[in-house]
Amino acid sequence: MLVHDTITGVVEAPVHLLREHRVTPKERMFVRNNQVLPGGLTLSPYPSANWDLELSGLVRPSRRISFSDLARLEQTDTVAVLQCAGNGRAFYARTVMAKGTQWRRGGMAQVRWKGVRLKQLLDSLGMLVGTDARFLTAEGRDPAATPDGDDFEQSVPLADVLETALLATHMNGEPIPAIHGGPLRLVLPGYFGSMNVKWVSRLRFEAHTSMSRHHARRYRTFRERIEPGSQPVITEETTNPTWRQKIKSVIWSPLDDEQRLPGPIAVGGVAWNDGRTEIVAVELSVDGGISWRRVNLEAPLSPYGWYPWNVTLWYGWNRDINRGDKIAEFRVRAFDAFGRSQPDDGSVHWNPSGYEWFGVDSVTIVLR
Ligand SMILES: Nc1nc2c(c(=O)[nH]1)N[C@H]1C(S)=C(S)[C@@H](COP(=O)(O)O)O[C@H]1N2
Ligand SMILES: [Mo]
Repeated sequence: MLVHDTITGVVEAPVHLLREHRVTPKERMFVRNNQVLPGGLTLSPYPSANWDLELSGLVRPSRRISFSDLARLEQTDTVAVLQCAGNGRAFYARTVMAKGTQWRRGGMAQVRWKGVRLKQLLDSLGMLVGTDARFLTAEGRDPAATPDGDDFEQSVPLADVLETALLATHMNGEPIPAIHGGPLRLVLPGYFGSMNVKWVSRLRFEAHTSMSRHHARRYRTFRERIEPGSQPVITEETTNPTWRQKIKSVIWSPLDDEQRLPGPIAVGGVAWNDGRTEIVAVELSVDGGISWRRVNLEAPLSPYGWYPWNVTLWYGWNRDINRGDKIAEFRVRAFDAFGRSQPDDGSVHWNPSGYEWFGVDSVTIVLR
């Protein structure tokens, strides 16, 4: 694994480890902590005995539910892609390097979660949500990095997540490892990782979004395109929170800089979006984006999961890649049923923090 920060815990999975599994095992799953929860930097479970969840704000009655009571409610399984909003940030450096961890492709994982649906939780507790409650804000129990720092909390549109959000207690069939938010995590299928609050201790139902710096000042992209390298002021009107994941595809094989002898080349990877509609096509170009061919697409494990794709190319005289070339560049792009796709040059969405990279992916291999 690639360790970006040993103190808070920021770890990336290199592609050659990530691509070996359909569901990412915890040992190969990226980690992104903004600050440290004492006792939280381990793949072992976190004690759940004294954990409870508070539900407050525009709900009646507000109340607390213990971890053990939560575990007795009806459980649901969901497979979803968990991806840091900063995944792919390194590729913005083609124009101007963006601030933050230079994630390439490994700030993501496909995970199987189990827990109680938010709607199910509210219904079984007989709680009523006020009509003015437009946002759900989740608070993590991890303390702020500095004494005067803000707590980690994030807000999402309530109506959009009410049916899909999970108060998750299990990841890949075991109690959630402490480092991934155990014992209790808010899982929002289709949303960026940053919104999937770990060590969740309180859910607030409110008419407005969180004023915490992590929500109001960080984890945002600009609505209008901005000049790479510029730093416009972040306001609620000019920016959007990093909410739903953008449609994206990546090449997992071959790897960058790999050397190839004449013969078949197995090309493959995954594509996904926010789960609102299907991925309908993935296309590959071997001529720098002039012509594109469709590749084979496999069904995902869930609408919020990865769609594996693959194609076999031939490298030889007068084949897909011609003998005599020195290098080959492969590019990939995905399309979904809403007609959404990826920009040829992902840098058109440049932003100072380098969030939400979803440009056409490319790798360059060396031909022998
Ligand atoms: N409480 C809390 N939740 C958090 C964070 C955090 O620092 N504190 N980091 C967020 C970010 S930015 C990401 S990308 C994901 C990472 O999840 P993982 O470490 O399980 O891979 O957790 C999110 N939830
Ligand atoms: Mo993140």
